[in-house]
Amino acid sequence: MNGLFLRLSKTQVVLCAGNHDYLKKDSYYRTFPWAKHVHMILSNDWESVELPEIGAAVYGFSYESREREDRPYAGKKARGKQPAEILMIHGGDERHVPVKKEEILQLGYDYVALGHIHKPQNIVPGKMAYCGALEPVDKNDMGKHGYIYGEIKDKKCRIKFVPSAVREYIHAEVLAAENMSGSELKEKIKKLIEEKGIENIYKILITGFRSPDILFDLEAMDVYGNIVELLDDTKPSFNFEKIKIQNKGNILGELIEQLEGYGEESPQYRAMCEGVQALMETRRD
Ligand SMILES: [Mn+2]
Repeated sequence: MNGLFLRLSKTQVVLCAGNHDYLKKDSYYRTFPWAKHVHMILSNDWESVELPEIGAAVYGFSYESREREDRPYAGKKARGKQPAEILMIHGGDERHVPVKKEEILQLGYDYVALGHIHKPQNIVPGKMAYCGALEPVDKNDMGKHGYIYGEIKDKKCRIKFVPSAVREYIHAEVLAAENMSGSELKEKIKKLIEEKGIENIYKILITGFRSPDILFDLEAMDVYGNIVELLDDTKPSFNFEKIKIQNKGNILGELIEQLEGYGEESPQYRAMCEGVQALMETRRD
C-alpha cells in the first residue's frame, strides 16, 4: 500500500484503522514507516493531522478493538486552525461508532468523510458522505463503486462521486421460453453479459417455462467465467389438460384433477408440477 502511495506526487494521505484492521498491541501499523506524505492516525481518541502547506487539518481516530459503541467525535469541535477542516469517521452502525448527523453538523467541520459501509451514499449533501468501497467486495455489493472528489474553498464544500471500480456485480434475470434449447438459453445469457459488460460479475436467475423434457446444463452456461451464481427457477411447461384427459382414472390424471385451478405461485401448483414430472419420468409406456 505504501508503495502505491509513493506514486502520488501532489497528494497528502490521511488514514485510520477501522474495525477489520483495528490496532492490536503488536499491530504493524504502530511501527510502520509510511512515506512522508502519508499520515496515519494511531490514536484511539479524536486527534488531528495538520497540513499547513495545503491549508487543511484532518481529524479522526482509529479502532483498538473489533467493535466500539462510543462516539470519539462527541463534543470535539473543529479547532479552526486551518482554512479547511475535515472529520474522518469509520463507522455508522450501533456497534461501530454510531453516526449522529445532527450532532456532527454542530461541530463545525467543512466536510465529514465516512467509511465502513460499502455502498456509496450521501448523508448530508455537500457535507457528509460515504465513499463506499473502491471496488465491490461481495456479490451483493451491487451498483457503482468509486471515490468522492471534493473541493473546499472559502468554507464551501463541493463533492461529487466518481465511479472508478474496474468491475461491478450485477444481478440479472433471464427469461426462458417454452421451446428454448439449452444452447439457445446459453446464447441468451451470453448476449446479456456482452451487453452489460464482460468485465462485470453476474448473479443470474433463469425464470419462465422450459420444455418438460429439458434439464438445463448450468455448468455449460458460464461462457466468460464471470457468473458466480446461476439459478434455474424455470417451470416445466406441461399441457396439464391434455395429460389429464390421457390419464383419466390413473394416479397421474387424479393428481392433476386434485391440484389444478390454483395460481402459479401457490404450493398446490408447485406440487402439481413436481408430481406430474416425477410420474412422467418414472412411468412405463
Ligand atoms: Mn468497517
